[in-house]
Amino acid sequence: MGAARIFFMATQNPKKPPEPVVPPTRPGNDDAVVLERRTQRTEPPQMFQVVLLNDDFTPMEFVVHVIQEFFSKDRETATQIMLKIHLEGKGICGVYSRDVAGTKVDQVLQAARAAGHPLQCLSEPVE
Ligand code: TYC
Repeated sequence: MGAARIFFMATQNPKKPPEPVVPPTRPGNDDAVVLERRTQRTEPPQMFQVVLLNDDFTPMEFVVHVIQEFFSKDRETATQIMLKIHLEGKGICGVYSRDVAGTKVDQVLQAARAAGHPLQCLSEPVE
């Protein structure tokens, strides 16, 4: 008596493996990457110029000192700005963000009042 032999028989015909799923591509442009063009939307922040006004009482030397101290100008530049204000009625001492410009105005007015001078200072948006 020989050993029993077991045969396995396929019950279905072999199937082809499924086709890989390939994302659709543009004809003739197989590896192109399409980037969406976006318009830059953020505006630069509004800037403010700090202006000193002329008056008949504040000493020239005090104005030069204020421009040097609070607007970081050298003595020659500060003198030129002071003379422009004296001759033309007003002059720009610097351009800053809204908050910094407001602080400069406060500092100048505080120093002027402490010294007893009527010097006027304001900030306004740069066009
Ligand atoms: N006009 C002032 C004077 O003759 C000088 C001065 C200059 C005052 C600039 C204010 O913002 C000023 N003493």
